[in-house]
Amino acid sequence: MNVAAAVGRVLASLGVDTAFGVVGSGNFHVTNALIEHGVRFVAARHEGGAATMADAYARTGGRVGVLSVHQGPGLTNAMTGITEAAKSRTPLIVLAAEVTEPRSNFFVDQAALATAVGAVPLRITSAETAAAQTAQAFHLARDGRRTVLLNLPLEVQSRPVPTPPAPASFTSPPSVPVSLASAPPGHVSLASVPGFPGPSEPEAREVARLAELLGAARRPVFVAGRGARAARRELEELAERIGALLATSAVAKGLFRGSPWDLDVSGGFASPLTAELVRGADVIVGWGCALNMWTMRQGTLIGPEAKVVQVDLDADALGAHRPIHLGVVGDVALTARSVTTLLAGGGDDLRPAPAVPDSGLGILDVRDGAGREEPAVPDNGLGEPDVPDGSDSGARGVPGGGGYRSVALARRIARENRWRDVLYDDEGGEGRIDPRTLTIELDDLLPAERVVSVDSGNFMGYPSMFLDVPDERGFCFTQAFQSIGLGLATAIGAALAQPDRLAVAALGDGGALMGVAELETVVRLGLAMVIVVYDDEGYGAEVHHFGPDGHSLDTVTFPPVDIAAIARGFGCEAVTVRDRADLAAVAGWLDGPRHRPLLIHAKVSGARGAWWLEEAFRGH
Ligand SMILES: Cc1ncc(C[n+]2csc(CCOP(=O)(O)OP(=O)(O)O)c2C)c(N)n1
Ligand SMILES: [Mg+2]
Repeated sequence: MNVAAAVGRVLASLGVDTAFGVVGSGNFHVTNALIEHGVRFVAARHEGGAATMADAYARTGGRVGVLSVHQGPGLTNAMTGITEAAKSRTPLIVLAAEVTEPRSNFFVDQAALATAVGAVPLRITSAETAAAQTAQAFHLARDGRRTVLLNLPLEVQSRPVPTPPAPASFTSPPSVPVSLASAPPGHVSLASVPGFPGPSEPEAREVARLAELLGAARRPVFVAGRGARAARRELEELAERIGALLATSAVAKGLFRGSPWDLDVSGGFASPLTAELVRGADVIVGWGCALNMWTMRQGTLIGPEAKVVQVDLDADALGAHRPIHLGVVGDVALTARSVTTLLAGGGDDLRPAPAVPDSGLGILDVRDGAGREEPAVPDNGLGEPDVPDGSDSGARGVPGGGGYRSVALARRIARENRWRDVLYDDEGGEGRIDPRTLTIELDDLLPAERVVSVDSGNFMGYPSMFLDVPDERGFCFTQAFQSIGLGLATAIGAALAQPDRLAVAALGDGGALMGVAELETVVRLGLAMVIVVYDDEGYGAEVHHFGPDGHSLDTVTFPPVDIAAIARGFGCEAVTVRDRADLAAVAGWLDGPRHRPLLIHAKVSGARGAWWLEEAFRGH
């Protein structure tokens, strides 16, 4: 067995089940070794696509992603996707062949490339250390939540491995630390990798301060981010105790689906009601959430008196985007559970008495979203509040009423919080469909068990806001680098991770054409996916950015392209949609047998820029 084979075998034995890539001579052997040991290999048509597929597969499947690329251009082609993964702290291993001879055409300083984009460079340095270094890369990716570039020098790959590694010996992290042999001196050390392998239990003192703050909160709002995606139960238990409302950042969309207190996404995509309620909070806790310009709308969602808290594994994340009153270093689930326990034990001391305590006569204190006292109404004694249509009522009958919660508010959330419940003037006509109308219709047509992936651009809010998702694994948002062109590959990775769900890719015409090569991958893999292209014949984001100032838009507008015909050329079914009636074809495809993917080429109206885009423009 040589080094390349040993690397593949070790990764397979560690539980890697799928790898993505484009094969060249340098990564041929390691890829074959993966396949030989039972790993499914997904051949992409561009390394940029392969990187993002692996990223999305890891995110939505909860696994370590693996990407395999050729030396030099194989890696540089993948760099945008690798950057997105690194910024998102996706556990991803990039197996890259490497030439170390500078006169080679393929030579590029691969470790420097990784370092430049926030990935961790490692290198297999000898036959003797190959197995342990591979296990170390896996450990760093999984437990340190890092995107790791594992360089495989060609001259090392072919060396014989003295003792072929036994799979069982790699089921746990190596006990002997392996140095990051290839990292430029001083660049990376294990100790500097946040959250790895440090403790994630929060300090008792910080838990107590958070409990005190939350115990006194009257209108608490939780904003859960990427670091909270595995902590729904713990956050809901704590929220229930203190009467908090539940919002997420875009990357955690869907986390609280089904809860009557789910506000959906906070930030640019927030509905008017969500924005109102977050602004009305007296305590905002970002759980594993950066509380960045997007999630907090440049801070405008934070009320002047609101106390802001962040809980994060990574101490560097605390206060990185805005001033905070309290920062807690710790795992989200562990921290939430500790605070709940503390409040349960000493909760009575920590919580102030309600302004109007339950009189025992069914008269309850009710506050509306802005914290004003509402007139109380009597309970009908049947466990259901007696509420005339449209009026507010007492909190009895609502699980966890209190804090920010009330029956009246639960009703408002149920009635008003979905974007589709917000009135708008349909701007479609003359052969163009309003993107809101299109997306609402699709929301009705497509099965609820879905995973939605969204590219970047002016259009991106429509699918993010108008397509519902069943849970946090139902939404994959590869936008940490704000690159266009990643949406289709994201949908492929998400589709493979969740084969039981309908994968939906939402793309602009610009992003669709940039990543179009992977349509062949969708067809070849037999993925019954829906690809929606919001076609405004241009880079709408730029058009709406520069148009109002009277600049020439020749560089950002394009002649019509028959994207439906292109899709058919790849082997997709396709339909061009100009109005509601054209969507009948979508219903037909959904009826089956769904042998081929469906591309919906929607000619969308786009006279005005989307409102969330204004946030983006302010950020540049
Ligand atoms: C790789 C990359 N290139 C350029 C940009 C700048 N950019 C942001 S949005 C956008 C236009 C995208 O066009 P399209 O996909 O058609 O979506 P639209 O804005 O028209 O809705 C461009 C070029 C970017 N974010 N990423
Ligand atoms: Mg466009």
